[in-house]
Amino acid sequence: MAQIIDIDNDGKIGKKDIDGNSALLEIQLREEKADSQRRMAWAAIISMIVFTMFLFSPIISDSRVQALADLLGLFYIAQAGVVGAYMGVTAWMSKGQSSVISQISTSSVKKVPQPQQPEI
Ligand SMILES: [Ca+2]
Repeated sequence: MAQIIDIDNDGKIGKKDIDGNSALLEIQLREEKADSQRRMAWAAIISMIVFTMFLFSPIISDSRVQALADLLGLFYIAQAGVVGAYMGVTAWMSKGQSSVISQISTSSVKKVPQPQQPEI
C-alpha cells in the first residue's frame, strides 16, 4: 500500500490529502496499465516481424509453410488485431483523460503574471 503524502504541507492528514493521494494512485495505476498495454502491442509487432523472418529462413521447408498457411493467416490477423485495438483504445482513452489533465492543471498551477514590455 502506498504511503499517504501530506499534499498541502500543513502537517496533518485531512480529507484534501486523502483525495489528492487517491487521485495520484489512480493516475499511477492508469500509467501502469498503459505501460503493459504498450508492451503487449510491441510484443505483437515484434512477434510478427520475427515470425515472418523465421518463415523466410531456410530452416522451414516450403511444404510446412503450405501446410500451416491457414494457421499463419490467423496468427497475423490476431497480432494485427492486438496492435489495432491498442491504438484504438489509447486514442479513445486519451479523449477522456485530456479533460482530467486540464482540470488538474488549471486547479494546481497558478498563473504567473507576464512581465510587461516597456514601451519604446
Ligand atoms: Ca495536509
